[in-house]
Amino acid sequence: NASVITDNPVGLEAVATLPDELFFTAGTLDGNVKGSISVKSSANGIGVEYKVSFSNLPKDGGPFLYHIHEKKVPNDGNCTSTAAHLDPFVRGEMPTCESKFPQTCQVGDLSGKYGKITSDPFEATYHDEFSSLIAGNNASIVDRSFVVHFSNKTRISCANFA
Ligand SMILES: *[C@@H]1O[C@H](CO)[C@@H](O)[C@H](O)[C@H]1NC(C)=O
Ligand SMILES: *[C@@H]1O[C@H](CO)[C@@H](O)[C@H](O)[C@H]1NC(C)=O
Ligand SMILES: *[C@@H]1O[C@H](CO)[C@@H](O)[C@H](O)[C@H]1NC(C)=O
Ligand SMILES: *[C@@H]1O[C@H](CO)[C@@H](O)[C@H](O)[C@H]1NC(C)=O
Ligand SMILES: [Cu+2]
Repeated sequence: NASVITDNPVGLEAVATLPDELFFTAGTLDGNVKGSISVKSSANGIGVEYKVSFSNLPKDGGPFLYHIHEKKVPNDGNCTSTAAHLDPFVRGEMPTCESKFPQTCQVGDLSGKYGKITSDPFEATYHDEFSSLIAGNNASIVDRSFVVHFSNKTRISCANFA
C-alpha cells in the first residue's frame, strides 16, 4: 500500500500541458488531444489536489487512460521515453487497480484510481493522498510527466510537470 504524504509544502502548484504537435500519429486522430493536469498542495499538507482537463480526443480507441510516468519527456517529444508508471511501492500493473482502495494502486495510475477519460471534453478534480510535490521523494510528481493512452495502452501524447 502507498504511504500517505503528510509534508507537502502549502502553496505549491505543478502544471503539465500537452503539446500542440504529436510525436507519433497513433491511429486515426482528428486533430490532437488537448489537455492539462494541475497538481496543488492541500491546505493541511496531506496529499494534493488534482485538476485534469482533456478535449479534442480521438473518436475511437477510448476509454482513454492517463498516468504519471517515471521519467520526463525528452526534447524530441517521444512519449515512449517516459518509461513506466510512477510506482514507488513496486506494485506493478497487474492485477488492475481497484478504485475503491486507491492506496493499493500504483501512485501514478490516475485513471485507475479516479476514472478513465470517458467524455470529450473531460474534466475531473480529486484529492490524492499519495502524491508528493517534494523533489526527491519517490512519490513526487516533480521532474516527471503524464501520458494519455488509448484503451489498448498505445501512447497518444505526453507532457512534463513544471
Ligand atoms: C492495504 O490496504 C487494504 C485496503 O485498505 C487493506 O485491506 C490491507 O490490509 C492493506 N495492506 C497492508 C499490508 O497494510
Ligand atoms: C491501439 O488503438 C489505436 C486506436 O484504436 C489503434 O490505432 C492502434 O493501432 C492500436 N494499437 C495496437 C498495438 O493495437
Ligand atoms: C522513442 O523512444 C523509444 C524508447 O526510448 C525508442 O526505442 C524509440 O526508437 C523512439 N522512437 C523514435 C521514433 O525515435
Ligand atoms: C519509497 O519511499 C517509501 C517511504 O516513503 C518506502 O516505503 C518505499 O519502499 C520507497 N520505495 C522504493 C522503491 O524505494
Ligand atoms: Cu501511462
